[in-house]
Amino acid sequence: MNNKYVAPPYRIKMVEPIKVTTKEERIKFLKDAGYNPFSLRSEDVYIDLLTDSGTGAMSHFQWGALMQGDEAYAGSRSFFRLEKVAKGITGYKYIIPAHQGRGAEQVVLPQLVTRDGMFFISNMHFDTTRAHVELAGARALDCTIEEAMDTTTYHPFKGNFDLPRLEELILENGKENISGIIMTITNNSAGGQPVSMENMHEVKKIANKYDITILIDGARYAENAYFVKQREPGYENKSIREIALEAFEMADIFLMSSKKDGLSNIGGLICIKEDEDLYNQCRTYIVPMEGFPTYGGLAGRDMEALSVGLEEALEEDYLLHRLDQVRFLGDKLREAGVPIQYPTGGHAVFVDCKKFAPQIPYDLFPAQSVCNAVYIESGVRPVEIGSFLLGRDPDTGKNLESPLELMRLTIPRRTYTYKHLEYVADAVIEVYKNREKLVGLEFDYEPPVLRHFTARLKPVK
Ligand code: PM9
Repeated sequence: MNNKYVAPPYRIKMVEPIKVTTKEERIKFLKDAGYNPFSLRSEDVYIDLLTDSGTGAMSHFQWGALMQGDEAYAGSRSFFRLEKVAKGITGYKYIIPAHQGRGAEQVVLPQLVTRDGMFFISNMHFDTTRAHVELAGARALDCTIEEAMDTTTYHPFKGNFDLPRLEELILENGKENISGIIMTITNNSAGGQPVSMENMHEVKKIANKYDITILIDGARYAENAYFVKQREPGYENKSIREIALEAFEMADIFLMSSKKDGLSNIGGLICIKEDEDLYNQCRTYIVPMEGFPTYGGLAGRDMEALSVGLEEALEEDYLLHRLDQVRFLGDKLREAGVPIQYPTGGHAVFVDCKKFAPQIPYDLFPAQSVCNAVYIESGVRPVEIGSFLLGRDPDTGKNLESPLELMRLTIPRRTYTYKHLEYVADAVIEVYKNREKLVGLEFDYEPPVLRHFTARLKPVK
């Protein structure tokens, strides 16, 4: 059969009812939430596209594994199972669990910031990564290729590093001041866009030239590997596992929010290739931060579910359907003329709100305004990835202007059907038809760190 979008490689065994609300109710819910969808109650949301992080459905193998959790404080059998799986996938020597991605970041990043005035350079730092870089006293520099900023034109690897810019940033700031180069795969904030293997090899050459540590922020490394297989010549006959392993060979450290391509509801990983001193530092530091190094903030049962999920996320039929769901929603929107980051990435459709609501300036958060309108229209909860999320310059306190103002429609794994996604598309298209009515938002309350999670806003009169 030659279907344009593949059918799911699973069937549904358990359902969770979701509530349909009225538009009048949603207007009130959003006002009570300070015009910030993060503050909505999830039961007031019909289709939740806030994040793909920990929100997917586990398989019956994972639910079965949960029952085998060894809850010992130290030396848990479940840890050794997880360690074996993670070593097998990465080829790295040292594995420490963390409660989630930012748990891994808070343990590892400060170890690499050895004095004042240091920098991390990334294709694009995710918000929590940026926050942990700054909390560790360093600064975060981004250098994604220019093509990513033009949402309309096709490029197979819009997540790539701008290699000349990377080298420039190293020279401008001094190689001795670079704490590390962070390869974010896929590149979440640029649209879940993949990074090519060729680009990673070039980054590795530059890092070697200047003797700089490479970290992979690989929350969605399996999705990245599938894009490499689909789009990069020479990789079509390699397995996802082989492609992932080649990527891991390039780095020294792998940090993972396992709530994404670990297919579990909670979990993170710190994987260190061979640096025993760094491993010992992290083992020591994790105890007060996350917990003893054989559980790192996770229950034994979580480590069991994660061990199974890490393997399932590498299955090709799963990945094909996963990326097809995203492509399906992207195609529906594009066909209706809604501007999106094209091609679609791995975990979400990103709507270009600079084009959607050009009447709203960056510091009145156009993408947040579109997210709110979509919620009111339909009960679908998207999330803003733009200037609201980016925050302020830590040195000057000025609002930073994001190169992209995006509304992310993030698709949880194995959770929604194509019909749900059709409903989402209809809602966004309806808001698009009335886009000239959208207005910006200003702060009622602005928290000092990661403001987008807990801020309160109000529409500009
Ligand atoms: N990403 C996301 O929705 C969850 C938090 S915001 C609702 O995209 C990368 C590339 C991520 C990421 C989280 C983290 C942090 C690190 N790197 O959320 O702490 O996309 O597990 O991971 C979210 P944790």
